[in-house]
Amino acid sequence: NKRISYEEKKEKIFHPIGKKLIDITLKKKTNLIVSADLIDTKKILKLVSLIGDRICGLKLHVDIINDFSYSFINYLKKISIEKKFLLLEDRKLCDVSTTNCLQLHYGIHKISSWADIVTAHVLAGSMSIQNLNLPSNMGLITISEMSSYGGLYDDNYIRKALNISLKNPKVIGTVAQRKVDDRLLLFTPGIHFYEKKNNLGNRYIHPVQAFEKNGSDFIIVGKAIFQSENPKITAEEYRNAGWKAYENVL
Ligand code: UP6
Repeated sequence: NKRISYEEKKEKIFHPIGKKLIDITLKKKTNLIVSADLIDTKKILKLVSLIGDRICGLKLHVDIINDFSYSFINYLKKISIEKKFLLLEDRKLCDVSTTNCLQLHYGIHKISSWADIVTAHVLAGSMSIQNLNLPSNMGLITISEMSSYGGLYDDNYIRKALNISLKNPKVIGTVAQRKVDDRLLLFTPGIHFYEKKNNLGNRYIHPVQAFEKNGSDFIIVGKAIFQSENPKITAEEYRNAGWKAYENVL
C-alpha cells in the first residue's frame, strides 16, 4: 500500500470537522473541493447548483464578492447542508493572534459565524493560531507551502510549519506540495488537467500527480471548473479523476 485509506485516516484525525469532511468524501465518493473565485453571489450560486452534488467542499474568498450579504451566506449554508459539502473560507490569516481573532469573528464577513473551515498562514508562529476562539465545530487549514512559482517557503520553513500544524488541535490539515504526516489532511490547490503554468504565477499539476507524488487527500480546483463551458460536466471529470487517482494509490 502506497497510502492509507480515508477510513484509516479518519482514525488519526481527531477534530470533528476533519472527520466530517472524510465522511462526506466517502459517502459522495469525491475528494474534490471547488474554489468559487467569483465576484458575484449569483454566479457563485449558479455554480453551486451545477456542482453541489460532486464536491466535498466549496472554497470561497468572501472578500472578493461585490454583493456579499447574509441572505447569500445563509442560503449557501442551507445548500451546503442539503447537498452535504463543507464551506471553506480561504482567508489565509497571517497576523498575530489578536488580529487573526478579530478578522475571524468581526467585520462585514463574520467568518466564524458560517464557515466550517478557515485557512491560515503560520508565518507569525505557533501562537498566532492559538486562542482564536474558534467554535468547536470549525477547523483550521494551515498553509505550509504554496502552489505558486517562486514562493519563499524553504524546506526548513515548511518543516516548522508542519510541526506547528501537528501540534495545534484545531488544525485539520494543511496546504503543501509534498507528502505530510498521516495525522494531517493534505489539500492540493493548483490542479488542472492541461495547464502546467499560467502567466500569473500559479503552477498546476494533474490530479494523478497530486495523489501519486504528493500524497494529496483533497484536490482544490478553481478556474479549470468555473471557467469551463460546462462546469457540471467538468466538475464530474475532476471528481472522477480525483477519485480514481486516490483508488490507484491505495
Ligand atoms: N490557492 C492556490 N495556491 C495555494 C493556496 N491557495 O492557488 O498554495 C488558492 C487560490 C485560488 C485557488 O487563492 O483561490 O486556490 C486556486 O484556483 P485556480 O485553480 O483557479 O488556480
